[in-house]
This record gives sequence, structure tokens and C-alpha cells, in this order.
Amino acid sequence: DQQRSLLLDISSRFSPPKGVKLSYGTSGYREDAALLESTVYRVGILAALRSLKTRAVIGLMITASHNKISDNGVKVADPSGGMLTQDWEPFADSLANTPDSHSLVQLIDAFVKRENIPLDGEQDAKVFLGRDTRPSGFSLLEAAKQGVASIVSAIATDMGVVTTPQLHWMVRARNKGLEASENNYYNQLSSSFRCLLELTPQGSRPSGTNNKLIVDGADGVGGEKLENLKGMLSGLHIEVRNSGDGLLNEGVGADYVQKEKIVPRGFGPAEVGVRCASLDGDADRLVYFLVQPNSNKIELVDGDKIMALFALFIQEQLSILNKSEDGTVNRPHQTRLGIVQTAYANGASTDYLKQLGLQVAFTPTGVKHLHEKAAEYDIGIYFEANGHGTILFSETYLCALEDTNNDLLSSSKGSEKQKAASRLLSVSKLINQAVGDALSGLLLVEAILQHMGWSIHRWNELYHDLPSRQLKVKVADRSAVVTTNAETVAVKPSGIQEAINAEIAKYPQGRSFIRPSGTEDVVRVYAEASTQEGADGLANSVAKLVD
Ligand code: NG1
Ligand code: ZN
Repeated sequence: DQQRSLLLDISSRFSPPKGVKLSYGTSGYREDAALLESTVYRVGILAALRSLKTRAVIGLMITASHNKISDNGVKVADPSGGMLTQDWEPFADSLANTPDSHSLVQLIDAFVKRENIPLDGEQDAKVFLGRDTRPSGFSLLEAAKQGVASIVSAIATDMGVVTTPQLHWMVRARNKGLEASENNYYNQLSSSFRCLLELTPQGSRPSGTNNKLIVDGADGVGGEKLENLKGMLSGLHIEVRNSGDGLLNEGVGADYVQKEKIVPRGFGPAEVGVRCASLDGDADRLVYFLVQPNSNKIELVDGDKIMALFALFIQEQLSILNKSEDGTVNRPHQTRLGIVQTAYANGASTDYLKQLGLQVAFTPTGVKHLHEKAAEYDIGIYFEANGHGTILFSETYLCALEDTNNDLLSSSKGSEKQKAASRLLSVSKLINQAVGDALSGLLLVEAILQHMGWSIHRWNELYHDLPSRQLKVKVADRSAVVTTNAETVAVKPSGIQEAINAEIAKYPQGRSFIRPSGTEDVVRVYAEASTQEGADGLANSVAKLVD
């Protein structure tokens, strides 16, 4: 039939690279860009099929985030704007690895039948395409378009060069029946930011130089987008550096800053005392930092600390809102606020959050896991230490909050309660509900600092990080390491966990775990201890056990 011959015809132009096994990992496919054409083509097909199955718009993003410029990658956004459902990952894997057009057609045939996908041409499939600034993105975009075009009645819309969170946001907005252009995104962020600033308590706004923020754009797409956004903001002075003239991710960006704890290119002694932030290559990660005097080292304010700031602010608003007239907390109006971290969260951050009385849950690494867990609460906050995270508000909770705010607006406009409700609503609009977003996260950090009247130093003092060390070990087969309990315990190779425990026992406040990376061919080692020497020593001895 028509569909079959279309697929055979187009797919014969895209052959997978020989001898490479691809796998849809923590963040889709990621490889040397030269190896990816057929994979991106096939992910185009997958996105179109997913759109038919869900009867909604699907996103396809071409990026390799913080990885080097010669790499690229591709990932799919589901109708909610979140990551592709895990049920489809095995299909994604078989699709990418099947050797030729005939096996491809057979595979698709079988999957379409099994999933009951309406492939009769009666229903349109819609896929939004986006890419970051990598030079290879242009030809890979063509491959994605061909993939979508291989499904009868599927339409691809090119959103151009965008951040990963922008594309996810657009998919989510469109599926809610809203307008979903880049301008709509900027408008929503800037207007909710303005609302939050208007609700800042009198007298807490820091003045003068305190108000300047310098942002390292990783020489990627985020810097350029922040330049656009910043023109729409008042009450905040942002200077963007590394916004695309230098080499992407080379000595710059959130990943570099967080892992190396060294100033990014273009920052130096002149920035001592200034609030600085760093985005990653596709602007879905955000960290803050302070340049240390007389060295190229930085004081890192990581994803965990961003989360602590968000949690504190949300908790404060909830306690105002949920307090009854006699000062006690209204039980029926208790809001389920949940915090989600991974084993990489600094132990000091977990202690701090628990000491605030918050519920802290752990999931394996990878945004899809954190996101899913956070979605179980009325308000769920998740962050990875590396700066990827966001705040999720459940639909039910948001509706109730809208109602409460409307009631308060008519009964006691301008009261503390009403302001707290308004602030929470503004947060839900400012913070990207689809996926972690460095730009929206940055605006929320800035709004909260102004609300609290805090400098970055004050914020950084919320708690002190335990010294930590991350190492990676190249191994023949990383899948030899199998973990359980949110990756904190290694069940394979057998005996290794006992050996790790024996090392941990040698260090005060020692903690360490190993896990296979989902994005690189390595086993990662993490260690924490009361001193930096301890953390380094523990990481090194655990790495030796893996080797
Ligand atoms: P892997 O390679 O699975 O450790 C890394 C990050 C994740 C996540 C993904 C996607 C660490 C330790 N791991 O995953 O948190 O961000 O990349 O980019 O930072
Ligand atoms: Zn990224």
C-alpha cells in the first residue's frame, strides 16, 4: 500500500552506521553527530507514530546538551511536554538498530498493530521540531523532517533554533489548546516574573549593584534566548557572556562549572562578589556561582541549593495561605508538598530539607524518573545537583488555588493570604511545567532573592555542602554494574557493594555509590565525606574496585 512504499522509498536513503549499537538512554540518543543521521530519521518516524497514537502534538529536539560540539542527539517530547513514555523506549531502540528498510517496515508494521495506531491516513500527525546551535543540527533536522514525512498525513513544523525547554513548553502549550510561539513563551515568563516582583514585600528589595547578574550562556542557544528575554524584564540587570561567539561547552557552561568548580571562560577577578550563573548547552540546566578571590576556583551554588531556595519560598507561601484565623494550620487545606532528589544530591541538602519538615523522596538518575515522582504531589519540586529541575503543580491543586485566589480577591484583596495565593499562581506560570528550564528557573531564583531581600551569599549560607567527588571509570561493559534502591546499592558485580561499604566505613560522614552512566560509556563513582581529602580518597578507592 501507499504507506509501505513511502516508508521503503524514503528509508532506503538512510542506513544506520555499521557496528554501532544505539540506545535510547537517560536523554534520548547521543553520539558523534556523523553517526546520527539514520537515527534521527527513524526518531522522526517514531514521533509521527506517537502523535497518531496520542492524537496530540509531539516534540522532537536535536541537541547533545552539555556534550562537545561534534556530538549531537535527539529526544522526543510527549504530549504533556515531558519525556517520551518509557513504554516506547524499547521500540525506539529496535527502530534505531534495525539494519535495513525491509526490517524497518516489518518492525513498524508489528508495532502499529500491537499499539493499535491509526495509520489509515485519516488522522493527522503533528510533530514540532527544534534544534540547538550545533552546526550538525541543520542536516539532522532534514533527516527528522524526512522521518516525519515517511508517515502518510504527518506534518512537521520547524520551530527553528530553540532551547530544549522551549520546545517542550511549546508542545505542552499547543496540546492545551494555547498559542505556542516563542513570543508566547517570552510573554508568559516575563509577565509572571513581573507579577512576582510586584508582590515583593516592601523594603526587602536589595538595591544597587546587588541587583546585577552575570550569566554564562555556554556559547549555546540559551545565551541568545536570554538576550531576547532580558529586553522584556524590568527590575533586574542581566549581563550575558558566552552567548555564542566561542566554542560551545568548551570551558564554559553549567556542566563544566558544576563538575570542575572552576570559573568559566570570560569570568575572572573582576567578578569577585558578583552574582553569576551558568546555563548548559541547551539551557535546561542552571547553576549559580561566586568567583573566589585570588584563584580560578568558584563557590558553587548548585541545583540542590536552587531547590532549597524554591522549597523555602513555596513552604513560606503555603504556611501563610493554609493558616486558619486562630493561627493553626487548617488540616483539610494541607497541601502535599514533595521534594524529589537523586543519590547525587549533596547529603547536606537532604538534611536541610528534612529539617524544614519536608518530605524527601529519591529516584534513579534521569529527569524522567524525578519528574514522574514529583507529579504525585500537589506541588512537587525536583532537582538534580547538576541544575536540572522544576516545580510541578497538579491540575487539581491549581484549580483549587485559582478558586481560593478568586475568593480572596473579592473578600480580602491585598491581604497576606491573597498575596501568597497570587505568588504561588505566578510561580506556576513562571516555572516551566514541562521540563527543567534554565531561563525560567533563573527568573524564579531572582524573584525569590528579591522577595527575601537576600544576596547570593545569604542564600549560599542556607547550609554548607559536604565535600564531594565524582569520577568516571571506563570499563569494557558498563552494564555489568546493576543497582537498586534509587541507585544507592550495587547488586552486581556480586560482592562489590560489601567492598564499597568497607571503604565508606573508613571515612567520617562517608557516602559513596556507583552506577552505569545512561549517556556515556562509563561507570560513575560518587563520594562524599567530611573533608575534601576524604571525599577524594573514598572516590579513588571505590573507583579501583570498579576497574
Ligand atoms: P548519566 O550519564 O546517566 O549520569 C547525565 C547526568 C544526569 C542527566 C543526564 C542527561 C550526572 C551524574 N548525570 O546522566 O543527571 O542530566 O546526563 O543529560 O550528572
Ligand atoms: Zn542540557
